[in-house]
This record gives sequence, structure tokens and C-alpha cells, in this order.
Amino acid sequence: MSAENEKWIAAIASAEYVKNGMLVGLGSGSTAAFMIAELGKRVAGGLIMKGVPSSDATARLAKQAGISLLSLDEAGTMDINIDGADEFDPQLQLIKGGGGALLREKILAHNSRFNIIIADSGKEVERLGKFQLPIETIPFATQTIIAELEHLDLQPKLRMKNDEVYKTDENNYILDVDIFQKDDLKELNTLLIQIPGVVETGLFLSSTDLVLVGQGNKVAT
Ligand code: ABF
Repeated sequence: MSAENEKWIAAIASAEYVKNGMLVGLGSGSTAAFMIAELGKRVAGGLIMKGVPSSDATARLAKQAGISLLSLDEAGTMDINIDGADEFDPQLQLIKGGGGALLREKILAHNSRFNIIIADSGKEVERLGKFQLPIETIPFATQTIIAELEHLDLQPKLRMKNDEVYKTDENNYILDVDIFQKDDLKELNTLLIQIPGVVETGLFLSSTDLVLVGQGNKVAT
């Protein structure tokens, strides 16, 4: 079964958790896009819900799917948040941000009562870090942060897109770093977050309540 199909069946399973009247955090990325399409179908069939998008791209998709949106200010706390991930481990720790939306994604996860991650089986790892960890930085401080991360042996790379520096929805930059050799991820995250100019990291260490993973033609939890 292809990764696309595994993403799709995990996304369909996640939509089952959305009940009438819920405020729903809408993640970003290709797996989340399947979930948004499914919720759109359910809304057309009578489901009453409102979404809070984690990126400009997700806001566009959700509007096209006919889902009513609220800002985070309007929503406050969400009943449920459904999002993708780049990697998850047996402790439900995640690397996120491959698609660049980590900051708003982390804010939505923090402000939701229940967090579901949807993924294909290729995202499951014993140890996080084969995927490079994205770190969102303020442009003004990015060169000094690169020097600091090099000193920590994290081999930072400034993310580029079409020969230009990639900019997030918040007009920040992303540094992708190598964390595979790091054992204590909590300590690493605390260290990274304390560097002035680092806005957020893609390490989601304790926010996830449930992972729905497509495995072949079944969804495992
Ligand atoms: C977002 O989408 C991210 O945090 C993660 O980077 C990405 C996963 O993408 P996909 O679902 O396309 O594999 O949720």
C-alpha cells in the first residue's frame, strides 16, 4: 500500500473523532489536506464544526472545502487538533515543521484539549532525528544562531526555496539541524529555545494524545 493511501486512511479515521459543535485545529501538510477534504465532505453532509487553521495554505484548503474558520483569538481553546508529523517515536514524541508551519502548529497543539497525529507508516521511528529538526528563527539573528548551532555540532542549514531563503507564514527563517546523536531531547529543546532569536523548534515532546498511523490498508493507534 502506498504512503499516500496510508495518509489517506489515517486522515479518514481522524475525522471520526470530530463531533457536532467542535472547534477543530486544522494541521498542515499533505496528510492534513486529506483530513480537511474529509471534514469538508462531512460538513456538506450536515456536520457542524469550526476550524482554526495552522497555516495560510491550510486556511485556503479549508475555505475551499467549505469549512468555517475562526482565528485563534476567537476560538480560544480547541476541542481537538489534528495534524501530520515528519517523525514520531514510541513515546509519541514528534519532529514537525518539514512543511514550515511548526510555529502555528505548536500553538494550536498547546491550545487544544486533545491532539491527534495522522501519519503514514514511514513516519514511525525508534529514535527521532533521521529527519532534520526545523528551527524557526528571526531573520535579524539568523547568522549568529547559525554560528551558535555549529558550535553545538548541530550542522544547521538555512532552508531555501527556489534559490531564495524560505520564509514562514510569520516571515521568519528556518534552520534545519541534525539531532540524531542527541540523547536528551528535552534538554536540547530547552537549550535551543533559550537562544535569543529562536522562535520555536519542531520538537513536540509531550503534546500528542493519539497517533493514527496507516499501516498497509489498516489504521493502527
Ligand atoms: C505538517 O506537515 C508538519 O509539521 C509536517 O512537517 C508535515 C508532514 O507533512 P506530510 O503530511 O505532507 O507528510 O503537519
